[in-house]
Amino acid sequence: MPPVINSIETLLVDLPTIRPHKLSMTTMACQTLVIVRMHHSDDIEGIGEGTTIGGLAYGPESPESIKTNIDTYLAPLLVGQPSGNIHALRARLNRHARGNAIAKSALETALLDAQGKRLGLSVAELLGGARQLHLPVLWTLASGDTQKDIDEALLRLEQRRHCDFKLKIGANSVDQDVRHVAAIKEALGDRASIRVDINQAWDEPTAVRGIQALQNAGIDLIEQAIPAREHAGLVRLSQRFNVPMLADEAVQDARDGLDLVTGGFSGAFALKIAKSGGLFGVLELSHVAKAAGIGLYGGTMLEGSIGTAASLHAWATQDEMAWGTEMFGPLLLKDDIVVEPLHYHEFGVDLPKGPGLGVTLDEDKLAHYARKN
Ligand code: MUC
Ligand code: MG
Repeated sequence: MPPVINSIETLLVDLPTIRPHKLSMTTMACQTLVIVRMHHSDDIEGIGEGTTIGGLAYGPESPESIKTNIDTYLAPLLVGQPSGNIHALRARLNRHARGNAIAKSALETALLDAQGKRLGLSVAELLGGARQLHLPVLWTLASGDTQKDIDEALLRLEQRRHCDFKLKIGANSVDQDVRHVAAIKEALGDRASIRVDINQAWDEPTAVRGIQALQNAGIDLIEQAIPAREHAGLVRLSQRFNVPMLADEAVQDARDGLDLVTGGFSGAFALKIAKSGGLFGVLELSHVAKAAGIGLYGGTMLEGSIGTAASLHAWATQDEMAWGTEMFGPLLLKDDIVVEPLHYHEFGVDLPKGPGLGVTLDEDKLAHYARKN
């Protein structure tokens, strides 16, 4: 008898951040992970994570909606189904439930983790094999204070933990933001690559003014300056400036990727398993990007160790990505819910060794941080 899915449990896990993390639309003091525990009839448990940023500040799914929609709509579509054919289960979810990419990503991760454990393979091996075992990892400077950000960057450089930095801007005036970014770039000089993420905060004329100044200051990459749905505007910005544009919220999946490249976009795509409904979806987007000569970047929704490990298994299947990754989520959190944390060193992180994701839940920590009602 092939194994079937017996039950799916979801937990909201609230973990404090090591410092306030200030983005254009919210400031985070805590991150909420939605953890999926999927039990199979062969006694294997697969784990997954679905995580967003700032409740509903980042996108249309909140931690609570992810949990409710899994419990009410998605889990019943999977329970009782054979465990092993993940493509068939993905098709079943997509046929009966629209959207909910983060919830679907959490479930797909748990299916892959279980299948890897069953077959004695890592998730990267299930996807065809790893091309990288140590991946570069950027750090986001978002304390909201220029001097604190400089001190933080100098420490990370000295620790050899990060040498690429992303600055979160867009909450203040353009002039104030440009002064902040230019001061950090000047303090770090050629020792670091400095990029900015505006998280959709500017309109196009503001973006033209801001990006010109950021380009003059020596910034390497401009992430999502204008609203996600303004694809034509993003194409115009990518054609206007030498500094490349990184599409993040604008490119959820392969369909968005195709729209952007056929519209004339050049630059880079931030891949996130949460945006594309899981690892298979995000790899579809990577294929579109590669065919179009668009650079890849391994993006995060500031997931904890489970979502980060899942993403790393997907990124590892790629040849070196042009813009590296930002898989630092676990480092922004004060504590972890896995037994052995991911290993960050030499400006990057090791791909966890399988089977499955290669991470194990710490039951005591999980019980401690899980939301009680
Ligand atoms: C985003 O939009 O890129 C990734 C890193 C970070 O600090 O925030 C996230 C979200
Ligand atoms: Mg972004």
